[in-house]
Amino acid sequence: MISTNGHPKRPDGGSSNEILDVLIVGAGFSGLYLLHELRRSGFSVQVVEAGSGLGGVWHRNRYPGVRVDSDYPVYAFSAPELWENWSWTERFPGGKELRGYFAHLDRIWDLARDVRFNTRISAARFDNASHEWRIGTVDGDILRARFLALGAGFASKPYIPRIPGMEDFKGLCIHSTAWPQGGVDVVKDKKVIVIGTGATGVQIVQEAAKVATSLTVMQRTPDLAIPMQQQRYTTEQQTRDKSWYSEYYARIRKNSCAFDFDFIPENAIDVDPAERKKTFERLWNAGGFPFWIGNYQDVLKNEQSNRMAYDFWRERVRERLRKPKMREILAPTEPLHPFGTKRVSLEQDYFDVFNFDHVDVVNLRESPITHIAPNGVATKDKLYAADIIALATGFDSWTGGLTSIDIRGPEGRSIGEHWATGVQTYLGLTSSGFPNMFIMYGPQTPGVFTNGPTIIELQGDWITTLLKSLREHGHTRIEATPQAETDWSALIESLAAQTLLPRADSWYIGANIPGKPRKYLVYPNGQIEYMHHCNQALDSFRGFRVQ
Ligand code: NA7
Repeated sequence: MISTNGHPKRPDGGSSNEILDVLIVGAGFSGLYLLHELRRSGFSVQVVEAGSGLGGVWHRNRYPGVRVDSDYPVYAFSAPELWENWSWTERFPGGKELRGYFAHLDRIWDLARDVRFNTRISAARFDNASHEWRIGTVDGDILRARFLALGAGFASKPYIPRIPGMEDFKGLCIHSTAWPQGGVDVVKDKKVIVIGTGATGVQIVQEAAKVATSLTVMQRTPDLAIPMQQQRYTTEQQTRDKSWYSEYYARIRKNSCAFDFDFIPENAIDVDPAERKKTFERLWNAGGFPFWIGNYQDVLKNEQSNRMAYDFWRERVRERLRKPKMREILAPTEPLHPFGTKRVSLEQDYFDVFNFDHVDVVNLRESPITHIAPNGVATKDKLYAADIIALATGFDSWTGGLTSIDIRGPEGRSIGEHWATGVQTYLGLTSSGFPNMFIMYGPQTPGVFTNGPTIIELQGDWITTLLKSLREHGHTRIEATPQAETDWSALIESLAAQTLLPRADSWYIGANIPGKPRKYLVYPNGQIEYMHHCNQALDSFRGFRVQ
């Protein structure tokens, strides 16, 4: 049970005995969209946010180079009142500009008045008699709500590997999410080591290389990063472009990844080599994700086609690397995993910085880290000196953020126990044994293969429609059936098995966290098919038990 130190205290904006219709955890894109939609539909809602501002990961992440890998204007909500008076300065906006966007959202939608900041939820328990959630904060407050919506994001629990000697390091050893004030100046004129080469590592490396005395990149797996093709934009240009925004936002909802491109409905293996090369060139030069999720439809399914994309990638990257040693480490002859089966990052000059004399890369597969010494990182072969160690080592994706809250259903079983052998959800939005609870942008959805704000709008609309329907029918309790949940997992497993996706040790499969059950965590067939399943479930509450 949630421990209480007295009567429920008054949450900001509510009375002590108030039972909210919905309590939302997290003030990122998911939580804020749902707040806005539910309020418009007459529900009483409050958001609880552990941080001090709006934006979720965009509020938290302050590391140098932090930037979104989705381009303007796709990475934004589609409501005209939001885009009419907003302009971006870059095709792929940086963290500061994204924080500005959240301040804009707040100005237009008046969100912060219903957000309780600096409040971390520690526990939640569903009461079967009253059909309500009792939600405890770390400060000992108890909040009450009929429905609980978890918008904690997939990257809310940092993964910090246990490396012997870490506590003895005399300099600064920080995870990317805990970057101190000062941004890139923190690494200026310093000896820097970056551990990890995912999207975050790539972004830190690009910036640190320009100001650090030395930079050593410790790579376990090469990032098959593709060009961002960043551009600056003017307000005038965007003002002109706004004539097509409405149509644009409607159109992206018709594409499987909710971007303004889709997979090419042809197989790479079937087309003439010259034509294939031309297509690869075109996608490469366009920049952004098209070379990954707008490529030939068989690239993520057929080994030979995938290898063609990899070989193209490898040659283009090697052209930029002057040192042969770097070529084989960063763009190996043989891929370690099929192209695109791990998150593909976008880079601006990531590969070029390895031509600087003060930038080095260590292949951890050949020379693993043994320990952290007071003055640097030791591998099997050498001690690398450092003033700063940046851990770009990722997250216990999805489940970490959720299981760190002690969420318990009516039988007292926790979500961590329910998922002990692997995530189980129905539609990625609900979980059997946890009535009146929704997960946004969660596991077993196409979330991370799609444009975030769009899938968040679709899920937020779905939850709102479902809650309105329950209200109309006089129902106070809804819960996914165990069978619906089992079927959903089986469907994802079978769809993923038709692709190359499970072949990489990625966070898509939980492989980045020691001991985490391996289970493919992304619905792989895109948002159109996914939303079709969700909308079918709205019909007569298919897959749910309602009371
Ligand atoms: P990622 O994509 O999980 O990348 C983490 C990186 O850290 C990756 O290169 C890992 O290597 C590496 N790693 C993890 N543990 C270790 C240890 N113990 N030793 C050495 N290297 C390690 O996290 P990001 O923060 O970059 O990106 C997360 C998402 O946030 C991103 O995809 C965007 O959607 C936003 P590995 O590949 O596992 O061999």
